[in-house]
Amino acid sequence: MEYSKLWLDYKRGECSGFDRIYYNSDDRCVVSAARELQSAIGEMSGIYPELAERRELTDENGIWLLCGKNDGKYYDLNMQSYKIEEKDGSIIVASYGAAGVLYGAFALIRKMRLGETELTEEKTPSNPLRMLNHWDNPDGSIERGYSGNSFFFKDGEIIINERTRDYARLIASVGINAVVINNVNVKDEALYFITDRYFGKIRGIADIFADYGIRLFLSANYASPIDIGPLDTADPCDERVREWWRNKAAEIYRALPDLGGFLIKADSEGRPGPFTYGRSQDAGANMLADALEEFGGIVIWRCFVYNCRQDWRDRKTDRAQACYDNFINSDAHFAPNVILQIKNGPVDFQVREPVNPLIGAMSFTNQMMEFQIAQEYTGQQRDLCYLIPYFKEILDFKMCRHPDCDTVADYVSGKAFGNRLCGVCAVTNTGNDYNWTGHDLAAANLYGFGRLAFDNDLSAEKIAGEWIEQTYGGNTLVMEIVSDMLMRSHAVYEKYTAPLGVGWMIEPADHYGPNPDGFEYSRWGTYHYADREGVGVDRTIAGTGYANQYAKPLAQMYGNVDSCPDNLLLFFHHLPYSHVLKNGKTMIQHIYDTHFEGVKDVREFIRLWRKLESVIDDGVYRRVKERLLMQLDNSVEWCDIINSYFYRKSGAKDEKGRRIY
Ligand code: GCV
Repeated sequence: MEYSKLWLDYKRGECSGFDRIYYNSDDRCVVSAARELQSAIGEMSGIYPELAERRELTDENGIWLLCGKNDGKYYDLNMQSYKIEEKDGSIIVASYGAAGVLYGAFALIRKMRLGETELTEEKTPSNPLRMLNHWDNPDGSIERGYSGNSFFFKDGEIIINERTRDYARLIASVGINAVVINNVNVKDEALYFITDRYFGKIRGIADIFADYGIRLFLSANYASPIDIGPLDTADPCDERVREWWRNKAAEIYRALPDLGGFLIKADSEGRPGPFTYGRSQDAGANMLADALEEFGGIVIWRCFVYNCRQDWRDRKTDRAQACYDNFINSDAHFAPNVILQIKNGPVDFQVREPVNPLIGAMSFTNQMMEFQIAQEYTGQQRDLCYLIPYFKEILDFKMCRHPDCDTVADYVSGKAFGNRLCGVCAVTNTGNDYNWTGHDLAAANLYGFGRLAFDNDLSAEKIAGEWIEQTYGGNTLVMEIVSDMLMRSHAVYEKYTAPLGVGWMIEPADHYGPNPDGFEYSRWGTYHYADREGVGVDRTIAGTGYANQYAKPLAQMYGNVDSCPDNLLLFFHHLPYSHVLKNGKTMIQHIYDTHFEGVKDVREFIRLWRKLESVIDDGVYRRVKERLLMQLDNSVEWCDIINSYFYRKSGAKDEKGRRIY
């Protein structure tokens, strides 16, 4: 096998046999559900159950897959909910919709493998949309990809093979229901994905996805009318442009009837957009939405819109403010089939950022949260960083905008304002490496994102435990050690990199490894302002004013040094090195201590991992050990450079007299 089965690697003995699986519908998802159960049970018990179609439930014993009307809208939560029941010696998996039956079947397989004796369960997904965004390019490269090349594209061609199906199986097993297959920076051949040059192959992928309840989306280039031609403008108010998109939509949907719609990066980092023509973001989004509406398509419009040509001398312009400022006055302006896709923080997927203040601030606009499991700024799948505890913290955070339905999860799931088109997505971390994710343990982020998106109530620890047991089996030592490492890893990464929420002390070229002033005098708007007195960005009213984008209680909390949480202190304040933190340490001492501690923690990870030699599969052991050794080098580099940097700026000695250069 050229690639790992990840958590779908069924092991003999994980369940006992069943003779029959009955199913009542020939819908492709129900058939997939039946086949998945058949092969899972077959591989685990050694006996492959027979599949039999029955229109009605009878008293024959077996596993029953029952699909109800299946006539709801695609993102209707009822169609995706399931119920598992044990009755008179049979197990019944039922749903109104075919996708729900598939999720129920995967849930049953998971329960069997985890040895759960209580099979009865009723689940409705927390989020209507649970999406993965690929930043894969047609030449096979992946922007911010750390696990090989694309398994969708190579040399301008689309690849369809067993891996395509196995990918669909993997992600459907954790409840993903939408995938954008190409990079938001739409360039080169990708410009033509919305032309008949590529329709055939894209349809091939969409069909495989459809077997697993997954909608395929495409990133489209906002300036397609020019770049594909023949127009000389992409102005959303120009009737020729509107007509171009209407015709294009009709052409696309004739060839790709199940296309979910478009993901659009506009007016950002050199990409064209409505601002190019002096038009608003909603004018641009609605023009596309209007073209797709007739076909049930949706437009996912990214809010990552900011000026990437800033002057570092100007301390008033603040990139963190851009997202909110560019969208907040457009509430109720967006068409019902537009979803705003909002990054979890206001800047860009740093290891620690406050929650994006736009979340929950627009009550008449569909919104979804954009996370990143590709570890662009969190160790690039060389360093271990299990992101689910952090995502969970974000989803549980209260925005203080609504009396009782106020968590980030409530807003992005659509619960707070009763929107239907909402949810979560993650920039994905997969590639064509044997293990899919570069670091074997980074697959926990892929698994975990899907599980958390499906069920916001799961704890990060429970998700980690499920993943470990299904991937590596239930050995107690493996369970304990891997879970401990995963659960601590985000905090450890945070310790040895940029301190106290200040971010951006990374190498500009590839975003890996330390370079404290790498972005300091650049155009990107990401500064920390360290000098000999102190460090941090004043985002209070006296500073850039960013803190005021939050509802009052949060604006006050962040705006005040005493109430601002320490882990975000330098995101919101410029403070002297002598500032005393809530833990009683001076800021400079805290920086020294956490950096030394971070390295110590990585050494501890290595010590723990060594205990798994000959306990865990050899290949896994070797690959992870290699990555941990790389992580150790990286953490030492970070520790020495950051500590020396601040020592040289501040002249403050380490109380513990450790070596700083
Ligand atoms: C796809 C960051 C990344 C870019 C990425 C961009 C985005 O700036 O470094 O590679 O582009 O975010 O989210 O669009």
